[in-house]
Amino acid sequence: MSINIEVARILYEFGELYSLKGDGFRSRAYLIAAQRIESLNDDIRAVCESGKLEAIPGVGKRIAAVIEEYLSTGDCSYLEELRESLPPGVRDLISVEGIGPKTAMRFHGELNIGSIDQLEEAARLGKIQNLRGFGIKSEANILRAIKAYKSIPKRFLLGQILPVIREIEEYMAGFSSVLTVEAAGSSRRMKETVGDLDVLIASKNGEEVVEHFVSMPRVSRVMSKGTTRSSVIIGVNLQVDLRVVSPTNYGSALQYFTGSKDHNVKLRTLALKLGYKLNEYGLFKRKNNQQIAGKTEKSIYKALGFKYIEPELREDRGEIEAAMEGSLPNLIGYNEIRGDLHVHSKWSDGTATLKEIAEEAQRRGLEYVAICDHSKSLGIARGLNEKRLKNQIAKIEKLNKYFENFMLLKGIEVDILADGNLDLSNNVLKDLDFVVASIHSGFKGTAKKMTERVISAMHNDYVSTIGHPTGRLIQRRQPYQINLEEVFTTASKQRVMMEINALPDRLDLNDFNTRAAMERGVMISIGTDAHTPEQLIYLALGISVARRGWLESENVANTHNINGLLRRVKR
Ligand code: DGT
Ligand code: CA
Ligand code: CA
Ligand code: ZN
Repeated sequence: MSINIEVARILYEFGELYSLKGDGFRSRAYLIAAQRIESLNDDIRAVCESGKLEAIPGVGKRIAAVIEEYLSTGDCSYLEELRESLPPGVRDLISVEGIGPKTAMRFHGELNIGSIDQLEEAARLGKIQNLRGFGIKSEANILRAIKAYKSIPKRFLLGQILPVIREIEEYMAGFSSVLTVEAAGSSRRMKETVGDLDVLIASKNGEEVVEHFVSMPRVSRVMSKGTTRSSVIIGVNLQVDLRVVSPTNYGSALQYFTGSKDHNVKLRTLALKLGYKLNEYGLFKRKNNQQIAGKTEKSIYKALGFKYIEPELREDRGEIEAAMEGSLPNLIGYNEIRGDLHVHSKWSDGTATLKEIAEEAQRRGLEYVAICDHSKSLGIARGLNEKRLKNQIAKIEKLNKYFENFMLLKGIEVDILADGNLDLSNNVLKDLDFVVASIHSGFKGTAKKMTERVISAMHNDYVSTIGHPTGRLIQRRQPYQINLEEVFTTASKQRVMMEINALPDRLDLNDFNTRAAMERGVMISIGTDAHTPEQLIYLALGISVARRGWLESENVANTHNINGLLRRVKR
């Protein structure tokens, strides 16, 4: 796309948005300017550089300023503002293929439609075909377009995204003009799902970096490209925003683009009160604009009088207040987990033998793994009955003789049955080191029923932890109804742990509930629920949830060595 067309597109969008706002005068002005620039023979960049933008018929001061900003930054702040100023629902309508701003506004004006769901309902009820200019066919087209729109997942699982980030970081770090590269935004905060990636680079040569970025192998579409910014689509629909900044304000840009927005707003307000101004370019004294921090993120928090606030905490959930009081948690570190407390083997629905699991775990530097296969009521998973479990126990004991500084723990993921009883008898549970008790059926029960089931399981003397305590699957299945407050109270009393299940689509408990459990004095266990040895890598995801839940290493059972762990398991 030539730069002229790119600029024209921006102006067309202005025109459309102004018409959406009912400002016909501005709308026409932008549309005319857009047409002129689209058919201009000279390169718009050259025209701009020679200061002759306003000589183009239809381009006034305001439009010239828009063009200048876009050419120099690849971005358009007026356009962002304008987009923001419209009712959000109406703007969403435009994301449905075939619906332009005018149509969206008509839907809003004539049928009071303010969201895609409302549009879908109106089309289902046959209300669209009665509008002037529409018919049965266009109504059906709208329904089809909505279906297509809805089938695109809007957010990505963190676990899916982390390898992509590593790929991008490696690719960009290999380029000579790149001094530092890091993904900021929600992925740096390790949020369980990620909307888009925000890659930040320190370099003195933005243009070269942007060129290298847009030529990344997996880029399928370049949405915008400036001298210091660019947005591309990777694969089908993962947007990656790039910003190139100078090394002198890399820290402040990293701080700004890491977010969260709420964290930043609060931090900025606080800086103002202290006589500073904080933005993506640095921390400045207000009276003379002198920069006092910004090269590193740490320098900013330090200059404000805080200890460093880890990205995982930056959600405005009390971390700024805690930093002011000096009561920030000493977060559990990514290298502090010594073992995995929930792994499946070939004995049930896993792919690997006990030996293969042990080998992979040792390669990863773990000191122990609890083998927790399914129990008999999960027939499809080839769950173990008492007899097979006894055989597995014997096998594990035999294998353990050969390991050095490593141990397989004898465990099970035992089903919590509908009546709250466990799927296996105490007669065999008593011989195990670690018992995960989980719900895998009857998800539709009432909160009372589900809570009773779990609480009843926690009263069994051999249950060590409750597996994936809410049963949710991210973006696929809601948690079952359960009163976690009651569960945590009982857990604390009964000395039963709560699991952070580290599979990318589970992360269950989530960050919020993990924190609530910890505050009630509940010990947390982290388990990957790995069904293949490769999935042991998800331990880090479990730790990220623990960190987002404000946990310190002492709150997590598997930060302890094998003896320490076994001491903490209820017996
Ligand atoms: P996402 O992409 O939906 O998973 O979430 P984020 O947090 O990555 O959000 P994104 O990509 O829109 O923006 C990245 C960061 O940039 C965000 O965490 C904070 C910063 N940021 C973006 N827009 C604003 C804004 O309007 N005000 C402030 N203070 N910060 C913003
Ligand atoms: Ca983002
Ligand atoms: Ca973004
Ligand atoms: Zn399970």
